[in-house]
Amino acid sequence: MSDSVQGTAKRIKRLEIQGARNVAIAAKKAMETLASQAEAHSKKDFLRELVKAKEALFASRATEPLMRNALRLIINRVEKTEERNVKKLADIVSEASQQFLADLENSTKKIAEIGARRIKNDHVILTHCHSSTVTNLLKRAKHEGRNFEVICTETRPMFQGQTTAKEMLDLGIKTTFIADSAIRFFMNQVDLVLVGADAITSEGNVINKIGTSMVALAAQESRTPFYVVSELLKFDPATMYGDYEKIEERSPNEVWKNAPKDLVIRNPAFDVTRRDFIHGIICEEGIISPHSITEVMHRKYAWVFEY
Ligand code: RUB
Repeated sequence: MSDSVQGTAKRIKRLEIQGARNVAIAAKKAMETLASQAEAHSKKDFLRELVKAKEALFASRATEPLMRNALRLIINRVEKTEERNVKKLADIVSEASQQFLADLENSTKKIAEIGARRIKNDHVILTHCHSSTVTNLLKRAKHEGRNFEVICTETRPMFQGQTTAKEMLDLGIKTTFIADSAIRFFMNQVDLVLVGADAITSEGNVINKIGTSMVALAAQESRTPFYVVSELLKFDPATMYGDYEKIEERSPNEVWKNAPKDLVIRNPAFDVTRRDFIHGIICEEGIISPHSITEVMHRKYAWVFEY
């Protein structure tokens, strides 16, 4: 398999590339590079190489439907075309990949435009982990002149909250950094919770960084609005047909290096926040109820159901 695919899969697994959006962009780039360097002489062999790469990239992280939707879109294009010439097939991969990126960037921009309107002067926004879609929205609100504060959770065990905190400080936003266990302590001071998503299920439940569902519980208890900020293509069509979204379980070393022998350590990377706790999903179609997710997906991205 190509170095670009193997290298990208490794970097995704090690969290050197982090966040659903960045993961999907890196995976589709690796696929594009593989296609441009393919040594196959027939369409069948070319497709076989793409499918092998897809499987390696899918295996790098279990809970990433945006990546899966991106790679399926690219492979479907190759499968459906009448074209047989391998060089031209590589061009088709490149076009599909570029189009995916342009659409994703457009969605992220629209989400920022829509979501930034919910932020008012003097608001305190709490966020968990590092979501590029959330930070992009906050950046937009700041550039529009809104004056607000951000509280970032540290996000144990891998501390992605540090990335968020640094980005916020670079934007000149007043930022407070707290331990995950301090969430309830601060929740009464929070006007709005904004979190990202790794997966949205057909029932409108959202899977995001471990701890998100506890943030949602605390927000509900203190009547603080809790919004998910997500591109619609994080929807997982497999959940429509009975599958549960798999929750990635990572190495115990991330939780405690050199832990006592025989100690059981569990390290799930994500958890499920039920739709009843979510005020709305801020997406490229507007702020929608999680209940309407399948209807919106059928209208906007019907191709994901062909999977
Ligand atoms: C990151 C995480 C993010 C989502 C959304 O987890 O849970 O909230 O992926 O991010 P990890 P984005 O650090 O384990 O990848 O909005 O950038 O897609």
